[in-house]
Amino acid sequence: MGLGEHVGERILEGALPSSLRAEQRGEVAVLTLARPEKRNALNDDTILGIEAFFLSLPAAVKAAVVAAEGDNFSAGLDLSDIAERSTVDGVAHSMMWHRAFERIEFGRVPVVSVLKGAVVGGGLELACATHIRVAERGAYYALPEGQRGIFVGGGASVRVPRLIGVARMADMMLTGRVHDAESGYALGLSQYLVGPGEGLAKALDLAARIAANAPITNFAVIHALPRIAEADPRQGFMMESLMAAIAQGSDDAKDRLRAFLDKRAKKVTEF
Ligand code: 1HE
Repeated sequence: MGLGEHVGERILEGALPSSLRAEQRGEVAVLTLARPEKRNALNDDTILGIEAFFLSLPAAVKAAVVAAEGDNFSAGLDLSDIAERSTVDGVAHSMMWHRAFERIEFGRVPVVSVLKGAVVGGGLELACATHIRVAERGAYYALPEGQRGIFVGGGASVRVPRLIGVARMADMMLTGRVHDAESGYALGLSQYLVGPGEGLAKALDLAARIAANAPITNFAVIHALPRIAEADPRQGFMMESLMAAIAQGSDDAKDRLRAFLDKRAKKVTEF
């Protein structure tokens, strides 16, 4: 088996729909979208399964990866689900997506996603709820909601403008513009760009690095950083000082700082 293939121990079997598969590799849990015949379109069971996965991560897990089977990350909302939905059901449906994706963005562990092929509509919304996006060349991004007569409902209007700005998101929705992997990388839709088929190995490597951080640092980056970044600067500086002091006071920080001073810790190097 190659590095990128799944060799972990299956977890949460029975708790997830057939469109999802979960496994654990040491301190990293991998959730795989497993409905490639429908381009990993996201139906209600899948969204609820994603929520269940992030709510039930084993205690030993310190980072997670969201990957996909087949050639595409996800074609977004399962369009066969939406046709008969009433307006009030539509609100509840969108709020269900928000709740599930909050479990990712503000969950217990940092999450890395592996993007390839279609990263479209709700698929892009899912990707944007993860903290690190690794895109393979060949990935492409679109928000075809405009063409389908609907609007984004899985958090894109909040998360996508933070990455690329309102004007670029408006362009994608109004004109159907598609960004390729290179353009998406340049805009900030992904933080990494790798060759075809290399995404999972890269994501697992990044997740292992993340898992090796002090838990208090990972907590601060997921929960404090986004709040500080959006706060009034005066509140933000105060929150930063408090968070810094909490992290610095931990035994973990003391051990790690001592290790550096004793020349037992790694120096900063490129990777
Ligand atoms: C689907 C879906 C889907 C594929 N829901 N079934 N998303 C979209 O508007 C994107 C719609 N999908 C596509 O444009 C294309 O499928 C792709 C460009 C992603 C891939 O094309 P291709 O040629 O590889 O596959 P295909 O032949 O189009 O699709 C294969 C099968 O997947 C086919 O089913 P089959 O039974 O005929 O084999 C398709 O019907 C099915 N399929 N995409 C349902 N999305 C919270 S709000 C979020 C709002 C949105 O996400 S809107 C954007 C929806």
